Amino acid sequence: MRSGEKCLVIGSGISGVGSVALLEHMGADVTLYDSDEKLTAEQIREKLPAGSRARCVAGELPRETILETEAVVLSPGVPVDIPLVNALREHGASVLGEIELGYQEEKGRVAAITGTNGKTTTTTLVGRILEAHLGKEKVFIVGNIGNPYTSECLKTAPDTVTVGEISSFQLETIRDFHPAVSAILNITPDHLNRHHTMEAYVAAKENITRNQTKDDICVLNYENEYTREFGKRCPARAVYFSSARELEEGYFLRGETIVRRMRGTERALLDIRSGMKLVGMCNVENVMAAIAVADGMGVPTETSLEVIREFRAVAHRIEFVAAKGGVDYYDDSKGTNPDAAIQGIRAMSRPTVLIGGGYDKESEYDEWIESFEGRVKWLVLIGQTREKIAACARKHGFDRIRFADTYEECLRLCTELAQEGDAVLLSPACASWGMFRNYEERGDMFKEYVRSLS
Ligand code: UMA
Repeated sequence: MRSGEKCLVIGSGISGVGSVALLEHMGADVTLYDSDEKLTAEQIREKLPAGSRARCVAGELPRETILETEAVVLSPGVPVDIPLVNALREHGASVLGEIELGYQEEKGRVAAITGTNGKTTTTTLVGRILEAHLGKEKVFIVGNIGNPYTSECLKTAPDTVTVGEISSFQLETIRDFHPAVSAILNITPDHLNRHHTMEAYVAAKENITRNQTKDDICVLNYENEYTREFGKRCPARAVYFSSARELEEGYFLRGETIVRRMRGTERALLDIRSGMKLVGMCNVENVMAAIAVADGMGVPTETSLEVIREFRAVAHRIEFVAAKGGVDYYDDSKGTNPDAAIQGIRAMSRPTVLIGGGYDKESEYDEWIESFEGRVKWLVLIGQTREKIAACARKHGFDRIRFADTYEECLRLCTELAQEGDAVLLSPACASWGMFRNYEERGDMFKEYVRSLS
């Protein structure tokens, strides 16, 4: 970024605030804009650190700002094809995303993880492994996990490592971003309202390897049709993992043991019952991917295995909250798409009262409903998608459905419906947007409610 360059940051969430601070550090002339008409310029300014000289604009962006803008930084939540972004592009502004901006200041090595599901667990695990190897101060865990890259990148050095959880939204707007090791954990339909087609969504995910070469590594899931195929044309060296078959080369499950087979040498790495605290096959895959990424980053295998042995579930991912009145409560607020929610329901061993519904990402719910397989006792629906989910459930012969108008009503209803020996699972198969700030807030409110029960 040139000193004095006129930069526009769109979105005043955490990515926008991080971007403004970094751009000002680079000497740019910055405007922070948010299209939310409920916000005022003063409210946007309050989000910025004291001393920021950025102009703040809410609602509509003046035409002269569009004309004078030389570079635009998009927050992940800003679609790349809205009229405003198109207009800026037409007037010659370069468009980049927050991750790309952060990468411009990266001085160390990068490991980047994407995928429809499992990103947060795998990224956290890889981050902890690298911290154990290099020391906490030499590792930065950034991205979709909730920590903007732009807030950390100035602290990087040649001997540090950045571990990024990178969403498809963020991958649409990279240019030079170049991880030494990348991973695409799986790809199943999600965010189709934003990407419009499955092809575009897959292309965004594959973009994580865009600047990689055969000197780099891309870790891929052999049991996902998209990632398996991608390995054949991936610009990086593809390293596969599989939870369903033995691979000639890669990481795989043999019985209950994770095995690594590389260049003809085989090593049994860990027993999934005694060697890890995480549960569920999705987590076996996450663990295999994490070991593969850590191996690619040069971490001794023993260090990885020690961290995995002690690592517990990340918050809001099939997280046990409490047992109240003989009912087990689980927070899987991170089940924000049908595929993630299928993992949630499969992890239940008791009759389950399931909370579903939320923001409409134009997902299909058939496979999720089919995965109920007698486990779901009641489905309590909230949010924008509740009618669509109810119609889909009835089509599959499931009609034990209740609607709730508010989240409070929904939680009360679940407690009434659940009997001793049951489970209540918040795993909505939908994003939280519209009713909550994010999935964390939705999960935290659930946990608070559960803990308040006598
Ligand atoms: N906005 C505009 N114009 C638009 C759209 C949004 O001005 O056209 C404004 C909104 O009014 C709002 C701001 O942009 O004020 C929000 O920006 P944002 O949605 O990019 O949110 P951030 O707070 O910057 O958080 C983003 C990610 N959010 C999204 O991708 C939607 C966070 O991922 C991420 O943790 C954070 O950057 C740091 O990298 C969250 C997420 O839901 C967890 N991700 C999706 C997911 O996991 O499914 C992809």
